[in-house]
Amino acid sequence: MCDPKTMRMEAEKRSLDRTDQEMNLVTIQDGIETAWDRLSSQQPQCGFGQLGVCCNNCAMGPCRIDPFGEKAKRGVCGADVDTIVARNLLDDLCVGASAHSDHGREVVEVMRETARGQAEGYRITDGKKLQRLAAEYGIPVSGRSNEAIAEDLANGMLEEYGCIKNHLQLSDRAPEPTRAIWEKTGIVPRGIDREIVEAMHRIHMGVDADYVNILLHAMRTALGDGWGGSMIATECSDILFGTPKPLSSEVNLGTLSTDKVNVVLHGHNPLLSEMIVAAAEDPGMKQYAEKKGAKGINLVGMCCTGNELLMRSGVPIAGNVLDQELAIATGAVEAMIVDYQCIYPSIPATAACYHTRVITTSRKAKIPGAEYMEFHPKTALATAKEIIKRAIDAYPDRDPNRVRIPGKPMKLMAGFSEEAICSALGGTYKPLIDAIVAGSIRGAVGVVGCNNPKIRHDYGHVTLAQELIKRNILVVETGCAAIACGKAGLLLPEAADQAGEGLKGVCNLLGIPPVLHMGSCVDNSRILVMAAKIANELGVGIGDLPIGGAAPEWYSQKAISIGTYFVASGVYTVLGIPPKIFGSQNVLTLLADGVKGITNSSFAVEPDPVKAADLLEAEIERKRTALKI
Ligand code: SF4
Ligand code: MSK
Repeated sequence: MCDPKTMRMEAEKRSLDRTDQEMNLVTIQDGIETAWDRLSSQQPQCGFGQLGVCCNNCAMGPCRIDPFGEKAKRGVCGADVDTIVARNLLDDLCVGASAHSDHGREVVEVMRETARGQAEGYRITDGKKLQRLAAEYGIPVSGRSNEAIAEDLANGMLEEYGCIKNHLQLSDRAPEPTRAIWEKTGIVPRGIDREIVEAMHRIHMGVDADYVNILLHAMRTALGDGWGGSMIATECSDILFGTPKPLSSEVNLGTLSTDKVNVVLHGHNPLLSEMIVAAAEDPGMKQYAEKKGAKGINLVGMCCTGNELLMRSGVPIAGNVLDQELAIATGAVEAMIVDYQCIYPSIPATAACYHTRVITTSRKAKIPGAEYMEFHPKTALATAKEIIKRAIDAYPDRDPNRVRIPGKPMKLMAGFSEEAICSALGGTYKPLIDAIVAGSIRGAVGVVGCNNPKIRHDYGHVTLAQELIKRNILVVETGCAAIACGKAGLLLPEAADQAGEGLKGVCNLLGIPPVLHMGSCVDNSRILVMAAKIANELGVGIGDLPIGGAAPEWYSQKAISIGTYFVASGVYTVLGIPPKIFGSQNVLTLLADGVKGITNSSFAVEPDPVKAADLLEAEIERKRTALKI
């Protein structure tokens, strides 16, 4: 590809955002390999894998079912295609649920160490939330210090992982009709780890062969994530670092600085990145940066660690998951600090083309070619300072002739925690419910999830959000979806001009955007809490509400877990990328249709975001009709 016009067309085909297009062009021109190139080199991808019909669970295999011919209809053990497809799906879901929940566990552990005075630099920031949570867990608060309460709460939450009482405390937040469905169906989550371990047991050869039974357990495992591990991650992060409130900031690759030390914080967990923010504020660090010739330190986020920092501290965010290589290719990044999840193993190779240091920090997530600096809560601040120092040390190696920072940042508004939304409405959901009943707002959709190079970068998120707001449907977002819409200007109050008249009126009245940024991937739990509170006010289940969910560009197993706990909680969910289940008609029918009879919700697959909006709108109208509104 050496013709400049062809290269530009390819760059524009890859990404929607102008700054991303510019950097795609640079990587194409300079021959810097990215996820788009690797996707291309993987073509054609395995058709059996895409259908979910191959099984590598035991040493009699690998086996694969021929979905079209008559010959191989069962694996060596006798598993049929329904069993294999359902088991594979549960396997993927477990990976996603584990990722969220293990992240949650680390936050609770740090909360406990903070309470015991053993975590350097951390403190209880939201005492009110701590007390509210303690009340839910039946922990006495009167006359006790925040630290004493936090230690008891942390112990209560850690117990949820193994859970000997067979009931997750936070699942009581779901409305009674929703919980009744879970009880009746036998999918009440009993313990966060327990459901995952049982799932692993079930997919062993010769255990669960009934696809319906396997998929019901998938729902139970996912509920343990949404109403358990993820919710714990969100709540404890709020207690430690503060519950987000609306704030302004900036987004896209233009947030990188030409004359400061750029540090990109990438991954998911706020534990380390919050300490990096604190360390970067140290005047000594700034002086050190100046000594090395820089004008200061510029911290920017990426992916969900970025979302955590953006939501609470307004730290600008450079981009979403497909931006990680593009950010390095600006030639302006001194260090990319990562914790875990969604970090391409290739980034040290990209960084090697520049002066960029990739620093891994978690024992769980080492990457060959990266520098490793182990992070411990006991020494968090000192480690954070050392990391910043390493970034500053890289600054003199920056080659100014290779720095290409594309365009200016886009402004955005973020920080819409559930509490912040409720407070923007005047402390109650009544105004929102009234607007929904009156029809000025038809309903709400949670647009969540990743980027996937199979879909033009950000196109699915942005187009779907634009289509929905046009139809007077409020959009709430998390994860890379929110970052995509931020880049497109949809997280600004002015974006209400693109909304239908009803939604526009409500947004203008409240001074809020029509697309609300609710946080990181684990913060999908905020969407569950908001739905539960609205359902409780109406005296119905979540499955009765005129709401929906969508993951237009998902790639991660975490998105499978999120989509499944949405559906199991009653939220109709449209996926833009087909999950690997199309090899089994029975599994497909159950998830797209059969499950409706249980939770009044289901999955749909629709890669075209305009058609996805049609599906979501139709579902919202179906629910409105049933509610007689
Ligand atoms: Fe093959 Fe059955 Fe083993 Fe899977 S579990 S690899 S289908 S023999
Ligand atoms: S970071 S899980 S790519 S949303 Fe949460 Fe983005 Fe998906 Fe990772």
